[in-house]
Amino acid sequence: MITVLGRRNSANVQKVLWAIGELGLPYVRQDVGGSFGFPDDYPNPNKIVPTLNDNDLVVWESGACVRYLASTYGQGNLWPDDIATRTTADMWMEWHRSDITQIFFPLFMILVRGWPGTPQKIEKLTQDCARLFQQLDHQLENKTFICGDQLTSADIVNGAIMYRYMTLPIARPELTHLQAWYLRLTQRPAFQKHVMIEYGSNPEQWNQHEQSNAGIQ
Ligand SMILES: N[C@@H](CCC(=O)N[C@@H](CS)C(=O)NCC(=O)O)C(=O)O
Repeated sequence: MITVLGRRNSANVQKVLWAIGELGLPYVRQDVGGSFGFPDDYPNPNKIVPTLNDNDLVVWESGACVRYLASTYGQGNLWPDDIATRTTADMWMEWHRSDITQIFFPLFMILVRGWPGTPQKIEKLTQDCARLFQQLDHQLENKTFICGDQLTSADIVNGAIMYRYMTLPIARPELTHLQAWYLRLTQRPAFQKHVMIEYGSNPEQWNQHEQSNAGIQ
């Protein structure tokens, strides 16, 4: 049985849950992190979420968890058989971690979680996000998903932050292909269940939503 340790309102936990949902795997989720704290025997030395346990194999780092799930349970599905497609997916997973996360995470933390940030800083991060998402928009031209016709792990990690990007009160450029892709993701039941989760607009609302999601699988 797969156990996911992590609060439901963490975007990194959402990547793992969404992958599990797409693969139709049974799982149990436990509330860990944020206002729930960490148990003494938490098996991730970084004391962050998510952590996955599959029959005593412990995996942490959301990208590694998604790769593990896709390669173990999603051969020919989230984990494409074709090496070129799989490598393209991997490339966009790395891009997510090294480029977009570095910009989007602080923007979200300032706008919703109460991190300090000036209007100039918000403007700069918003513009940097727009510039990076233009790259993804270009990749999505004439494609249903990031690597083509098939939903892959690249869609999972990048798509998991799209609900937030698309609903934050910020200026977004007209990104036709990205918007069409996002709309397609919003039609998927596993995306609706695990990613489209309200987050509020300030730390108090954030905490309320965190608690109201307690115990939900
Ligand atoms: N690189 C890590 C980042 C994980 C991370 O930053 N997790 C955040 C939540 S999204 C966290 O654990 N924050 C502390 C907490 O929830 O107590 C990953 O991708 O798994």
